[in-house]
Amino acid sequence: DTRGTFWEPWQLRAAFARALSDMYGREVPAYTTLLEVSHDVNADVVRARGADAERLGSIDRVTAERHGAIRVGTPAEIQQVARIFGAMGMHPVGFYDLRDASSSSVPVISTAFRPIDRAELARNPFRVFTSMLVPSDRRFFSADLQRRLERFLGARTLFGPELLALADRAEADGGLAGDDAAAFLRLATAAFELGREPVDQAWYRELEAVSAVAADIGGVPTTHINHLTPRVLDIDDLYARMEARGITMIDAIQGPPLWEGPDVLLRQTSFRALAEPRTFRTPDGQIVQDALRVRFGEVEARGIALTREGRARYDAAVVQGATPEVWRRTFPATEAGLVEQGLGYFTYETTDDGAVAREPIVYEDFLPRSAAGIFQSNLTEEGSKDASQAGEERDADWMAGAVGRELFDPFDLYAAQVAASLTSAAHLRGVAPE
Ligand code: OOG
Ligand code: NI
Repeated sequence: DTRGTFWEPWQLRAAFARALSDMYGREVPAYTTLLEVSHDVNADVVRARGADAERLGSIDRVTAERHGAIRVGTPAEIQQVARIFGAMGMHPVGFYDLRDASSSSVPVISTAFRPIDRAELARNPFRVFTSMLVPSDRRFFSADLQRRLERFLGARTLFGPELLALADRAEADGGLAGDDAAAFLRLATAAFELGREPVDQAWYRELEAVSAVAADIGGVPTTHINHLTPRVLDIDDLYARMEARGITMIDAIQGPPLWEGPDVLLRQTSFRALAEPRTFRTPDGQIVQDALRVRFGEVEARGIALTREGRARYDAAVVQGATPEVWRRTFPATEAGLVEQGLGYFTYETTDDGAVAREPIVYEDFLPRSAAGIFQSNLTEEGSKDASQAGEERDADWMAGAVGRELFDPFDLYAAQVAASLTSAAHLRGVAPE
């Protein structure tokens, strides 16, 4: 019985991630299969590689680790999302513009809510990739459609007043008492369940003709978790095991290739969006059943965080094709090489015998190209886009204004972690930091 206890933000975050996972498993049974296979893969990797398997996070952290993806329509909605995640110690980090990421593009801009302190990440690293529609982008929406979209979005309520009041209290007080924590978790989880009310068919289909993502966001009166992604230690093995179970995966693993050198950034793959039954209201008022393919099952493997220099190399390499040959030309084959060339982030810890041990920092963020690929590979409708129109300017400052909070830069966060470790290692050894 936890009613009497006070829940700190990280405890709310861990409990929310669990509740969301249980809910999503009920809604999308293939997700449960994905979790089972992920557990098996991780257990095998730990058995085979021992301590080395935990270099980028303890097995407890990795087993509990998830990222979610949600999509909202307006600045007012993303501000409310920020209050709910703020209660759980999750802050907006990074800016992603998916409108012109390579050939695949979707009419959204995004950030990720996640813990930013090292200790908080170690307790529970739950993160949520959060996208917001850009109805004013003329490449996708006419002035008339923009007006109707904004009217529809402005009239809906995604998060009720009780949930938001509890979120604000948690943030102000640094947590919630037992009963309030239970109510907060229940309401927050319910806010991301798939809506059951009938969908206006004509409106949904009109938006879908422009972009399936626009329809998923602006065609329905509620929001929902789009996917919930577990982390695996061997994504190639996972891919093979899922296919062996008869689950069709997208064509490729996105991100860096499998090669003999250090894993960097993020590799992701997913099973195709499944047809889920939804209720529609037709133009003549009839209620009919149909199916929508929107939600999918993604899985990821995480590697070492790259510096700006390392990231620039990554971006250049991806253009040439993420093959082992390209990787061997682009990246050093060892962690020491990444350090020497200033490509990766590492911390420095003083060990019991007074030596200094170097540890890689795991990448906690996302890759817009891979994100757009995941979006796109799961869409059945191509959508239509008028490339002759100019896109609306959006950047990190604009996003910070929309969210109404400081937007953290991922590179700054990693660099601060390195600096803090150097200071404490130097302090322990009684020497000045470099
Ligand atoms: C988000 C896609 C981005 C990832 O892992 O890169 C993402 C979405 O489909 O809403 O989740
Ligand atoms: Ni994802």
